[in-house]
Amino acid sequence: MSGSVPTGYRPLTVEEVPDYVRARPELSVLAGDGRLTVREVGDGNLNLVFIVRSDPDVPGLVLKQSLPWVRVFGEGWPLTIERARHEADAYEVHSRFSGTTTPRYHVFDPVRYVIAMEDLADLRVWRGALNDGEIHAEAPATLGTYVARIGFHTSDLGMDPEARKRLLARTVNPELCRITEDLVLTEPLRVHEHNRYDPELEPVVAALRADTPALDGLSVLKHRFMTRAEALIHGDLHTGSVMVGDGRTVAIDPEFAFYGPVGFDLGAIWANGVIATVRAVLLDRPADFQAHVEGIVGTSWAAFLDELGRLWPSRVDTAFTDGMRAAWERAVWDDALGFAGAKAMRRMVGFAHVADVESLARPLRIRASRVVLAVARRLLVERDTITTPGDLATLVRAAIEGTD
Ligand code: SR1
Ligand code: MG
Repeated sequence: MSGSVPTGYRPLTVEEVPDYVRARPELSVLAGDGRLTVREVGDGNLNLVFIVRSDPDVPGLVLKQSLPWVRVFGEGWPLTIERARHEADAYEVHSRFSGTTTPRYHVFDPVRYVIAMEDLADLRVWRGALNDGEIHAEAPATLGTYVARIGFHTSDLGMDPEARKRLLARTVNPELCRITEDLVLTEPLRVHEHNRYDPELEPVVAALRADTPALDGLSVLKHRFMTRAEALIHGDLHTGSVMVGDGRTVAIDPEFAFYGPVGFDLGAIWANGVIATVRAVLLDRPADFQAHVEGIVGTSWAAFLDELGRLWPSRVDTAFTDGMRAAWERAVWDDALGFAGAKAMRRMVGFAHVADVESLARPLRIRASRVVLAVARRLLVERDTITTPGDLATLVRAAIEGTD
């Protein structure tokens, strides 16, 4: 139903949100008594997000509504509103095992495609916090644990195989997968109208487009993304999909959720960890902050392995041997590195960029992009040589040193 909408659907406006809430007792009680104030705060690429409060200083609730198009592009790029249903389904499934890393999810409106969920406005988006030099020490490990729990509890490790297949069928998300297949796993190495980058980068981007090993590497990853239906992954776990504060780390926006490779979620965190590290080093941020962002890969990976080890004895099928676990961990490591490369590259040359680099003034922005592209190429083509998080950190530092 890309672009088309069912009867009764229309985008909400700030003015009509109070009546929308008061007409629904289960939401009205969450918003509190008194006159409701509403702010539209959606700053992502796709959706409307309203914070609804009766007391401006007390959390109320958040309404998130999908639009039948890509918000940052406009009505010329239709996109199914079903993505809100996929996000609601992912919250419902993930909340069974992810604790406070999933926001409290209240209800989904199947007519207006509105998700009612926890008001997290007292937390902040992790990307912005990192760009401001804030350390939220618990975030990388919390996310590694979260990915492990998804990888266990929604896969054949933690689910009855028939129930898993039924969940897989219910959560097929073709339109949103198509966005990733195009914007992340195809277009950055093609000439495409979606792509944009500073003109100084043209020689390096043109060289990448002619680089057969890089093209091969990206297409291998695209095929893995399309075929490795391991678990109900988040699907877009970059630092803009994470909120932090008061010691809590929350993964939001799982509208890209589908049965895919577990390493894709780790790769999203790692790509953004690499980009944050490049920014921190080029801005000469304090050593403890540099160590924090440089440690995002290693800390999240260690937490992933720890949690998987903790869950392993409770696997539903003991025919999965310890040797199989070791082989799967190696496969996830390889996927995560590869997808990190693809995701880092798309943020430099593709449709959707990141403030980490965009907010840098030239010539630092150009240098940061060159460094990230150099690291991304290594991750696409030569990741066999990267066997530990320390190897990747060394590679990033060397790329910074070797790039003017
Ligand atoms: C057209 S949507 C662009 C990007 O925004 C989302 O956050 C995903 O990363 C998607 O690729
Ligand atoms: Mg998003």
